[in-house]
Amino acid sequence: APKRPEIKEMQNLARFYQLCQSGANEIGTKLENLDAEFQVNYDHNPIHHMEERMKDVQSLMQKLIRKDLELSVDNIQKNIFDIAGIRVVTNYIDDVYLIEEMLLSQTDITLVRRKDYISKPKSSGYRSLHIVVSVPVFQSKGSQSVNVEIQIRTVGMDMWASLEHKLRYKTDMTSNLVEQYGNELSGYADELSNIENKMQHIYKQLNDYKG
Ligand code: 0O2
Repeated sequence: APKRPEIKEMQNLARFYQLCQSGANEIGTKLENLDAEFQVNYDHNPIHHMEERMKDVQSLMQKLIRKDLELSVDNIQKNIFDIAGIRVVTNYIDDVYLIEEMLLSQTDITLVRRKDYISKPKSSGYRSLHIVVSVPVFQSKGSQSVNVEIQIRTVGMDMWASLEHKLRYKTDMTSNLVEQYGNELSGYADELSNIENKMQHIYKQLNDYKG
C-alpha cells in the first residue's frame, strides 16, 4: 500500500536528524583535535569541556510555530539551524575567538551565521558567541552539507547562563522571582565578565613569565 504523506515526511525527518547528528560528530572531532594539538604545542587547553545536544522534537515544534512554519524537512533545512548543537565552554575569553578562528580556517567549514553576544550582550546579560557552520557529511550516496550551531562561551558565562536559564524557563514567566532576580543576575553577568578579564590577564603574565 502507498505510504501516507505524513509517514513519509516523518521518515525524511528521521533521516535529516541522523544527518545532523553526523554533522555534530564531525565538528566535535575537529574541536577535540584542535584542543589536543594546542595542549601539545602551546601547553594550553582552550576548551574546558563540550556538550552536544540534538534539538528535541517538542522544542523543534515550538520553534516552527513561533516562526509560523509547517512541519517539513524543507522548512527545517531552510529556517532552523540548531537541530544539531554543540556548546564549547572555554577557559578564558580569548579562547572563544581562538576556537572560532581555528575552526573557520578549516577548508571544509563554511560560516552560515554569526551572532556575537559577547561584544553585544543581550539585555538579560546573556553572553556567548553563536556561530552556525556548514560541514560536509559523507554518506553512502555522496556528500551532503549540514548546519551545526556552535555556542562558544567561557566557564563564567556558562555558569551564568545555566542559572539564568533556570529562572527563565523553569519558573512561570509571571512569577515575581523573574523580576526579583532578573536585574540582580544581569549585574552579576557584568561582574563575572570583569573578573574573567582580570584573571585572564594574570594567566597571560604567568604564561609569558620565563623565570
Ligand atoms: P535550547 O533548548 O537551548 O536549544 P534563531 O535561531 O535566530 O531563529 P533564536 O533561537 O532565538 O532564534 O537564536 P539565539 O537567541 O541566537 O539563540 C537561542 C539560544 O541561545 C537559546 O536556546 C539559549 O540556549 C541561548 N540564549 C539566548 N538568550 C539567552 C538568555 O537571555 N539567557 C539564557 N540563559 N540563554 C539564552 P533556546 O531557544 O532556549 O533552546
